Amino acid sequence: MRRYVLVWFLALLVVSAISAITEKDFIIISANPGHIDVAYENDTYLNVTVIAGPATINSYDLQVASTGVSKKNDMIDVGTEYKFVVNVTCPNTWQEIDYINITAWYDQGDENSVYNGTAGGNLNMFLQYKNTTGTAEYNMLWPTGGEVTKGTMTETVINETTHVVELRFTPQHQFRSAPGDGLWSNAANTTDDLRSWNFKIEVTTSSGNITWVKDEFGVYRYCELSVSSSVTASALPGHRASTQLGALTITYKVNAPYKLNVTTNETLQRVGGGDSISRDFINVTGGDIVGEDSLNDGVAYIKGNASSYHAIHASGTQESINDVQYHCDIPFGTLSGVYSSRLYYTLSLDTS
Ligand SMILES: [Ca+2]
Ligand SMILES: [Ca+2]
Ligand SMILES: [Ca+2]
Repeated sequence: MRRYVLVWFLALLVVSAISAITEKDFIIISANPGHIDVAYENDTYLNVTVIAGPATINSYDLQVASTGVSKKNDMIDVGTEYKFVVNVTCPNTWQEIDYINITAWYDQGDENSVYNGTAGGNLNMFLQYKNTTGTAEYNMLWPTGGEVTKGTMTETVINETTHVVELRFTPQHQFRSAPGDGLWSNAANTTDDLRSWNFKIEVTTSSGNITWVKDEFGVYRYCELSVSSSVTASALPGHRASTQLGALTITYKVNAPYKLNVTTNETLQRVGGGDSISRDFINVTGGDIVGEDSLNDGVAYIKGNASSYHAIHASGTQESINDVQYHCDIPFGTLSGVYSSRLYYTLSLDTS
């Protein structure tokens, strides 16, 4: 019985202690107060939580850097500067914006394709506006081999929550051509034109919210070719005259599958006249040629062949070949002297 009394006593102590904690203090003015006309309670709060909201991409575009002409769902040229223009609002404050990541990639005819930097610098690009340190910066994370040249950034403050960011870049001359599927669709925030460059603009806030849009653009084909020098060779009749290995360098730029071939006139004419050598006696080696390719059919393919194109170059800004040689098997009975014919090199792209 005494134990029960002790338990009850302890329980009462606990209850009164809790009520002393939870009840707010009040003062009894007097034991018999009469009118009480005003009462106060100032110890509770209204708490409003401002949620860190996701950014809104108000607008986006790809434009010619110098003119502002839109090239979204349109073709761009290599060797010309363009800019992504992104108008973003962060509902809290601009300082919440950590990154605006712009990735772009050649879609290979597949709208399910994604950015993949390992596929090569002429096939993927990653531009980034970074705002994590208090000072915004513009970085090009890919490519790294000069296939795209980074330009400058412009950031226009509209107000404390909205900025317009412009990131400039110049695709170099082997940046993958992308003809599109024949008719550009302008549907916003959609990738629906096959064989284009798809791009994604993704805005990340410091609270971890991500907002993104996607769209696309095309790239015109481009090729350029130069050969370093004329070449010479000499031999006796009945012998082979070969130009020196490394005597000429063929330099070119291509952004589509391609062929490179060479031909010459049907005969090499003797300077001063009196004789000629048929191109049937001329063979070409080097480049992709396996063994020798005779000019007796009027053409030698240094890259690609009659029925197929050489693949594009996933990386690099230009190509060069320095192992091409010409071999003339001089027939017996050929007059001594110099025989000359112009060489005609043709670099052609796959236009399909
Ligand atoms: Ca489209
Ligand atoms: Ca596409
Ligand atoms: Ca041939």
